[in-house]
Amino acid sequence: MSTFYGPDFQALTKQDPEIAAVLLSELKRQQTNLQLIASENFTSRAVLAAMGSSLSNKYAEGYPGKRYYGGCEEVDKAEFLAIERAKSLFGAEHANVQPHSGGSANVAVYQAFTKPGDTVLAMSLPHGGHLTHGSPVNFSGKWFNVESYGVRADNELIDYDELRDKAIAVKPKMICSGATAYPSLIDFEKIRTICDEVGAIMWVDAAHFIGLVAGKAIPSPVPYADVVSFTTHKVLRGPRGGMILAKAEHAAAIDKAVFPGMQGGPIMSAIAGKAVALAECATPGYQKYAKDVIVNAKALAAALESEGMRAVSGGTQTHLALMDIRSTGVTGKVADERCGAAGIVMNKNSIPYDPEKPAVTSGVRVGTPATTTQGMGPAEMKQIASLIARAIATDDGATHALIKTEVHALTARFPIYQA
Ligand code: DSN
Repeated sequence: MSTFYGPDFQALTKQDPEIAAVLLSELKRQQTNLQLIASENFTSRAVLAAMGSSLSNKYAEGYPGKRYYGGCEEVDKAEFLAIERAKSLFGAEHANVQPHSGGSANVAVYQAFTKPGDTVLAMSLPHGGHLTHGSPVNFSGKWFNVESYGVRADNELIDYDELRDKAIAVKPKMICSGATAYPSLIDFEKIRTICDEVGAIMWVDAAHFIGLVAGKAIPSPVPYADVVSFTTHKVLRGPRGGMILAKAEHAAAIDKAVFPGMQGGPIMSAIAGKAVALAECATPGYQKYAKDVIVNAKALAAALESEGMRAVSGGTQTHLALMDIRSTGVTGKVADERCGAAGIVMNKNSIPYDPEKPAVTSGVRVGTPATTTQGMGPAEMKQIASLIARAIATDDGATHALIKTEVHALTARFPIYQA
């Protein structure tokens, strides 16, 4: 049995061996496979300790010093630290650390600045946007009139001319930038100018890249945006959860939208985990990590191009690469399945102007947050690209099993969560 889990795990094993077994096998899955999902990472043990702590037992509706229940004096300290660390790390005027997730942070942003039926302008989903940026099956698309902008067909970069023309035409209350599968940097200064021109709130959903901002590896949207929402578990390497930064003038609206507008009691153990992660982000070690994530993403994209695939928008400036894999003769769905069989975990992803349906796709998205945390570098990225290319090229189970042994040998050299 792994000695990674502490004494409480022995009690769990006795009480509920079925769930204990799941925890162990998931740990093993993470340790032995290649984790290339661009939105996943391995948190520190300190973050995990905060998540699995006594703070999980406490209800704390309200905000530090203004709670609805008694007994909040200790959890108040954790939330206060998380807020102060977030403001200091990002140079933000206001921080709300309570959202349970990125999606719920976004619900609060809509609630703070818009009313149902209002027009919002956001990046189109097939070009890399997010479910909460106006998908017809999401609250955002059902309750708001979400217009979209996309990327140019020639260079697959955000079409700022289209964005401006659309903004002038539809006069949105709010313009959202940020995406889940956009490998390039976003020109926040340009978007601020457009927002000012049309009188729109500038909202940046920074979930994917905020960790790179925290590590000072890419420019920050914070000086430009009215509001920045994000998750804390991607490159940022914190606990699963959400957060919102805002200009001081929007502080009351954001806080009211989060509680009581959108959720009840905050998850205080997650807030403690956020505080721990934010302190980690302020270290030189994390700043090196953030830069290495990009170095590795560039190396992985280049190596996959050498294997015959095409990097959308010509490469990457962030933690992820979106690969057009039509040259391989298989769809994103098939590539995802074949890599999965070989112990390489990534996801199929639509590419801009994709002829395939979203459930099939012509692309895959690969990210380097997790492998970089493991300590892998450009040489390993080259090896990973070769493993991916070999896995995609065949439907032969025996070959996939062979590649899996090579994946296990590679991950064994970069162990995570050892005793
Ligand atoms: N599921 C996240 C991602 O993988 O990008 C977005 O919410």
